[in-house]
Amino acid sequence: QRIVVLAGGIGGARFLRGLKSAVPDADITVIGNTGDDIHLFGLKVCPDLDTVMYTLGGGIHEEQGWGRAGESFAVKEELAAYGVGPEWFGLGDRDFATHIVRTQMLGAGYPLSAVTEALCRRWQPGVRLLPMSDDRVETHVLIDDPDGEGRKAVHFQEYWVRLHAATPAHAIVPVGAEEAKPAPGVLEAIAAADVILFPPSNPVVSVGTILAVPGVREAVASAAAPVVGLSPIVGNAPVRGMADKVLEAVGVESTAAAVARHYGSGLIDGWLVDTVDADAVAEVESAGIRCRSVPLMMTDVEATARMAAQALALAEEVR
Ligand code: GDP
Ligand code: FO1
Ligand code: CA
Repeated sequence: QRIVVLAGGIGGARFLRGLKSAVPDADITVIGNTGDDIHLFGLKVCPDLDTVMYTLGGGIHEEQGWGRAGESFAVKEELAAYGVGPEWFGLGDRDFATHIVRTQMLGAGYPLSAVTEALCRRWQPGVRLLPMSDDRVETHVLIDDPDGEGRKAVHFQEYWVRLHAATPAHAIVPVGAEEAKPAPGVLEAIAAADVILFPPSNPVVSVGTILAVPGVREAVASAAAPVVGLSPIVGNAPVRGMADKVLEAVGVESTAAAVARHYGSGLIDGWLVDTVDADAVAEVESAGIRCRSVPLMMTDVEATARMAAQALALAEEVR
């Protein structure tokens, strides 16, 4: 069974761990969001690709959900002693090595897809991890200018990590997306898939950014495979993160039903909402999307595997 998953960071990675446990023999291709990528200290950091790679490869800081387990911060402290920032982004020593290898390979001319494959040779995530694009795409967030009248755009990481998404987001702009091409293998994997899943990843800055790469949304919409998503919104709020803030920026309510309608019946065939959102089932179905309510909290791998199995069962129903 060939399964394609469009994944962000923590929500995508934790779901994938459950999916692998539910269907150990499946051939899983992950199309990873690179809109969160940022250049720091001359290095290219790919938070969502790394979160998937470390989570599935056993290197993740479990409680935090991102970064390496057993991390130390000597390099960050030394940089700070030189007055070299940004000090608001926490890069650990072990994680730094990943970014050094990645940047070195990119500098030698390898595309990000080849670099990701090389990094995965160490981590053996058990899935084929493809960046959505080899081209640079950077999500920016339009906010009120704190030192002036107008508005200004900040990098998504600055909005989330430095500003804690505490100021309203007026627009989300995936800079470079329009000119980006899907990475090699992305469109082919979508076309050849038996099932396409949207994990409970951020619908705007994770799945939305992947869909913004020209050709990807069209490929998913026209794929022969059923497309099933799982809601990242439970009880009218994100389980964690800032999905409510970025959904507001695109004019979508933070409800499980509104996110399903935002994707639309032209894109998704099935949608899972949490049992606390059982009332949303009728609304989603009236929008032409098959919907079920099941427990959607990824408390452990077993619970997450049950979610993945429910998503695959719904895919069979709508096939
Ligand atoms: P990020 O890149 O690290 O922000 O991760 P993703 O975009 O892949 O996923 C973020 C989304 O995961 C957030 O909107 C959360 O609400 C959602 N999420 C996290 N944990 C859970 C969970 O246990 N259940 C559900 N349904 N959603 C979750
Ligand atoms: N998230 C934070 O909230 N603070 C950090 O300092 C931080 C550093 C960081 C370093 C490497 C990495 O791969 C991820 C990191 N994250 C950090 C997580 C990341 O910014 C976010 O979880 C996602 O990009 C949000 O979608
Ligand atoms: Ca992310």
